[in-house]
Amino acid sequence: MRKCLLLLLLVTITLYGHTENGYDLWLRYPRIPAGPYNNQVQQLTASFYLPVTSPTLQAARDEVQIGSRGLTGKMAKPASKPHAHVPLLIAVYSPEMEKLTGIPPADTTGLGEEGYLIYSNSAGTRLRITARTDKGVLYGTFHFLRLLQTRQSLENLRIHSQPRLRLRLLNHWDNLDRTVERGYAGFSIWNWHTLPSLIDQRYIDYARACASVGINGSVLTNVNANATILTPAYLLKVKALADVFRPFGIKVYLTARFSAPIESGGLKTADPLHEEVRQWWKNKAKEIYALIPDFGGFLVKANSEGQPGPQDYQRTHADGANMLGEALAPHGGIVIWRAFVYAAENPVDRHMQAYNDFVPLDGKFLPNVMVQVKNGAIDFMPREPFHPLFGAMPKTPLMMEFQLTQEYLGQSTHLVYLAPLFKETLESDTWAKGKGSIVAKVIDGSLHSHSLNGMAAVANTGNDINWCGHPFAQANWYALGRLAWDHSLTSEQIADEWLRMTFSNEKKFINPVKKIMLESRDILVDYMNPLGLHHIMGTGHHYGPAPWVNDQRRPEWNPVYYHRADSNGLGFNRTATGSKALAQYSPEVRALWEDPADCDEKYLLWFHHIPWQQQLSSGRNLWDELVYRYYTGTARVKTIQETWNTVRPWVDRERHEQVRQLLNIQYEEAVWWRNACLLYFSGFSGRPIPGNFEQPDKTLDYYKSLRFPYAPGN
Ligand code: GCW
Repeated sequence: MRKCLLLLLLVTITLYGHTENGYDLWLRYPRIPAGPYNNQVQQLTASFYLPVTSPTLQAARDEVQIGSRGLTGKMAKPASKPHAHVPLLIAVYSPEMEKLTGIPPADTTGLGEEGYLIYSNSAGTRLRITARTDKGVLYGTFHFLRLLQTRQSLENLRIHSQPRLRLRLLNHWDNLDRTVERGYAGFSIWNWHTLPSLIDQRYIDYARACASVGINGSVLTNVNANATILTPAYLLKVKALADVFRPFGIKVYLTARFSAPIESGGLKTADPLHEEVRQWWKNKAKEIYALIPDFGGFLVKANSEGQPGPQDYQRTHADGANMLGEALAPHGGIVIWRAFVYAAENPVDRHMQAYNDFVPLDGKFLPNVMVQVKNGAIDFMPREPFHPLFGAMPKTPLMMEFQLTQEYLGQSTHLVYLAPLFKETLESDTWAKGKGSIVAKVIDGSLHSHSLNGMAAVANTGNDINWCGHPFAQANWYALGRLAWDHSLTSEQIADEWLRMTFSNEKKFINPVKKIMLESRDILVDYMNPLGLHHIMGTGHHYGPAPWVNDQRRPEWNPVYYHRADSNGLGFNRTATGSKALAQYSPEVRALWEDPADCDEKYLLWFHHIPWQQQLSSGRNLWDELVYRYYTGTARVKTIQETWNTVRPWVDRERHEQVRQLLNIQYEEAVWWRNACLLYFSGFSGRPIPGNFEQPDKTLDYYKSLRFPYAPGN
């Protein structure tokens, strides 16, 4: 019986190829087919010298062994002594090493704490990885393994790489009960209950994956914070994770609930100017650093969506942030204070509230405080213009906040590659210091000379076997790390690398699938939020379309607040005749978007209320263009499905099938978005969906009646 099963398994594997479940992410290290490249890699990894003097170097050595075993079938053998003929040498740079191994004089200046050099001889038979620090060596090792996995030439290499951003973080919105706010890939990967005694292999693999793309910090807990994480028992659990992550160059950070001194400290107030409160935080910081000497710091959401904060005591965000900054400073920690604030009592356009609150505070934050700004002013929409705070707070280091978990982009059932979205923001010109003052330069500190700088993204990981739910959602985690390391990489380069490592090096696979990835975000925008529409999704869970919702307690929780459809037209007038939000941008930016006649159409309804009959650049009027976009977006999902079917020969059965089924869901949901939105807006435009388009088979009432009481992540 056993034998039969084994045989069946073997047959299945031979018939369908190696079965995969996605757990290995882009660190699969599949066998390089026999041939010259395989021979070269075998020779290069036959023996390697990597002196292990720290857990970080141990991690590098382990990875070389895991990688070589997978790629060549033979595990690289560590050499006991360094010598000039060792094919692969991986070590922190030292003059002695240079002498012993014949490393040509290397310029390690400018490499900083995390950079590395990779170089090889012209035959590619000797390769050296060196850095100023152990961390640099580890990053270099991952880069080397990436070269092998993506089949790059190993000859005559001269790679000099160092991160453009200092802090490259994931923000986990993970709760202590293991639910994940806006998580669509299962429960939290942190099992708080069994920590600190049980170290799940997942923690280690998470750290490997992060380090392989240069992510160097992990905020473990939800910004809607729970003060329990700061209690002694939980800090021991945090310490256990910090110990796992440290060798991989990853620091842990926690979210600090502003009212923790009351909730967990028994104080009567959390007023940041109250001496007892300040002391409480200082003691807490001391307690944390005694356990975790390299603790990164606190991420704080305050006075936003019901979270406590300094304004509860008539203090400013700066008062609150500086109190924490003062507590962390003696230990080298930092405060990341979020700018995502808006208040129900405030009738001002939500788009403007963060700017109004924060710009007056520029220059008032302590040097170890950063302000973390979402890419756009509303909330991780499928497409948003860049946040007006970028460029507007020259004296404050601003950290980027992107979102990997696709809260508003199909959650984990839609294939959407986010690098183009990230790049669109990063390359937007703020004009803060004239032309070329792009957002990337604001956040890398080069525009306003800040040495504290960084990029964070809300993580999309969970305990699903493949980590992210959708196999292609892994690409977004990957892209975030790569862009935080080097924001000048193109979306295409990143997709190419990721596809090669995650699926296959076969051109017939890569080219069409890369195309899908690169187009996917625009396609989603068309079937969900074309022409600058935004925030018209289902209330609460944010799943599916619900532009009709108008009964929420807070005005800006209602989709009708954002689209403003009426019999005259559609869109939110944010110009001088409307909410005036445009005035928060530099005059040059304003000029780009102010006039509806030449405003970039991707932001048209974001900034303007446009009459239904107005003619757009296509020659179609607004209503017809809207119809056209919704239908085209949906039709293009069909094209993605067709392409995916053609690449079946190059993908393992398991993941091919999973993506195929997910694409079916994506198509159905695109149709749902299209039909629901067009039927609803048609009630305002007074025009039907033209007869040449396939007509919705359900009524608007049907779409309105749908309920999703258990939609995930809510
Ligand atoms: O996007 C919204 C989400 C909230 C989230 C909030 C934030 C963590 O719907 O779930 O809360 O943004 O970023 O603080």
